[in-house]
Amino acid sequence: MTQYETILLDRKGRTGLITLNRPKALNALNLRVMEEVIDAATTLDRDPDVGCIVVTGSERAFAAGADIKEMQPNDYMDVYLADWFSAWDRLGEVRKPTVAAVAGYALGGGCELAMLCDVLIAADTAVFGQPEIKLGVIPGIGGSQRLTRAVGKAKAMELCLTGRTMDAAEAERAGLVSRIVPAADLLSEALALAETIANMSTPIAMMVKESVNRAFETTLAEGVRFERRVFHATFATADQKEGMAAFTEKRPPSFVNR
Ligand code: CO8
Repeated sequence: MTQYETILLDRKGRTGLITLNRPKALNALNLRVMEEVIDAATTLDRDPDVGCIVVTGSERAFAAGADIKEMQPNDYMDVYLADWFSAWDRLGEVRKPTVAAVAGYALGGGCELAMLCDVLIAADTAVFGQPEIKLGVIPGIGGSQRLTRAVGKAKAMELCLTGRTMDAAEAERAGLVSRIVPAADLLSEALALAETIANMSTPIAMMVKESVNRAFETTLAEGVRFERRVFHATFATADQKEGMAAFTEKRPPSFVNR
């Protein structure tokens, strides 16, 4: 797939930029958006000249959720047999670091898409929530799990049970977003952050991502053991030799991504 209808794909330095682009539907995530985001993310993940991926939306909406009009006519067998939304898991399997840059609405599937990314930065206009209950459904792209891990049980329960939204300040206090920036600066800040990550050794950044993510999948003892094995493995890389040589020689490192 090279011709996208619902997203824009761009490259800035070593950063891949995916912009959701269904303005009339506030970037509602229909199946086409899902396929295109995953296709673009997979392409960028395989590109040796890309070290980090940014996913963003518009000023008004990161994404206002799964496409309610597309979902409405379906019955249980339709969504069960098509295994609706399971393909989004592939975004979580991208090996390079991903940054969600969120302005405006990040509701339902939009909040879940942001949470599928590794770092979440928010404009001061961002609004997060899981309002599915108001539609007679529940989160379907991991919201009940990832929001709970991000903000804890009490707040996740309240948000999912009432559909109440939270603003950027509450989301930052709760630990959902790493920082808030003025809306006008969101993209430049996200790209600067991504470029910082992309200019580290990419294989080492991938190992960091894998290790941090392991914290959500295993016990502390297993996670620490996993981290130590990966730490040992970094000593097999050219970039560990370069990084430590550069430090002792008091010069910036020149990583070769090997
Ligand atoms: N789906 C489809 N279209 C949407 C969506 C959406 N999620 N959100 C907005 N739109 C459309 C509107 O219908 C409208 O289109 P039109 O002009 O043709 O009527 C256009 O975008 C602009 O929206 P509004 O006029 O409503 O704009 P407002 O500024 O008045 O309101 C809101 C903005 C508050 C964001 C409002 O649009 C809204 O509440 N949207 C829906 C939010 C929502 O409920 N999201 C959750 C959806 S469910 C989900 O994501 C996960 C479901 C998991 C199910 C699992 C099944 C397997």
